[in-house]
Amino acid sequence: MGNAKSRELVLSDEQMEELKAIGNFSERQVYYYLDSFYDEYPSGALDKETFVRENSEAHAGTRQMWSHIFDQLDKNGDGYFDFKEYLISLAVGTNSTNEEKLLFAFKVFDIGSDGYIDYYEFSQLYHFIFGNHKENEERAAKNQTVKEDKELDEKCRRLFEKLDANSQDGKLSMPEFVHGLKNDPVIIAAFTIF
Ligand SMILES: [Ca+2]
Ligand SMILES: [Ca+2]
Repeated sequence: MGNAKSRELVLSDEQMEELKAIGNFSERQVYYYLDSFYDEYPSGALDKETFVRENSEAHAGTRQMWSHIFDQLDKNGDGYFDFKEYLISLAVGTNSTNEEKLLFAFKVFDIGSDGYIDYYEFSQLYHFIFGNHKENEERAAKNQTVKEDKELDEKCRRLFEKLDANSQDGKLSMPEFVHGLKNDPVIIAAFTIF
């Protein structure tokens, strides 16, 4: 039945085998993801500037954070997020254990790449997951105080202190982060998007 678009997106056997192997995907899954990727990015790739701009406008988190997330997704470092890299990110999201998801999240949010997540970085992560950005924007537009933020900051601070309880050095090592969060269903679910 294929229309012009799906004919363009036929893969060679070799390409298909390579893509399937990324995450134990079936051929059907690869084509399904291929279609949805090209629906969203008809040029076949997303450039860094667009990714950073769109995400920092639509979600919480600074441009620096989104730039860092992009660098984690752009495995070959060419400045574009392409279909193969998209499949890799899906494989992390769908086929990996909670520990693997958290390891990925740790790398993403270790914005300074020093092997630790400090409070500033953790706070970006926490607000990224739990912040109600839309509601806050609406409240700000009506000049209402953003009461949620204080509660969120408080919860964020408490969780950070709990995770850092053993060393109390004000930063989270990879084991502190992974072991402390691996049974937290909300945080795990949040990283299924990557
Ligand atoms: Ca790339
Ligand atoms: Ca620590």
